[in-house]
Amino acid sequence: MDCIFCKIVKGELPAKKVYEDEHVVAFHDINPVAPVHVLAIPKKHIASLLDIQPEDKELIGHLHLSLQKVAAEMGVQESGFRVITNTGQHGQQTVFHIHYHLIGGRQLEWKM
Ligand code: IU
Repeated sequence: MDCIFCKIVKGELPAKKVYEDEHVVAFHDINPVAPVHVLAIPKKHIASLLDIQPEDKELIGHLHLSLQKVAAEMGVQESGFRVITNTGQHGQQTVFHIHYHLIGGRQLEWKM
């Protein structure tokens, strides 16, 4: 499968990893929008939020617990941060392997 994030999972493409376990990997976004911008992904290829299946419930819960660890690792646990999963065209999803942007390290605004 020609998925760029699957290649990162397999180590075929480099990434600056900040967290990894059996099911999840998190790495610095190559085009950060804030001082902290990490992408957390399941190692399993799931194209988007709309493709999560009932059998993925545990995996997605595990990914959320991993996001807590990433926030601590990146030092934004106390100051706060944002987690975003862009979905589809209006969501401006560009990579079709589900990923959670963890963004922080500065005061964020909420204007679209
Ligand atoms: P989006 O939610 O699908 O729009 O976000 C994709 C993100 O993946 C975007 O922020 C890119 O900068 C990021 N990214 C990356 O970190 N490494 C890559 O090799 C590629 C995209 I392609």
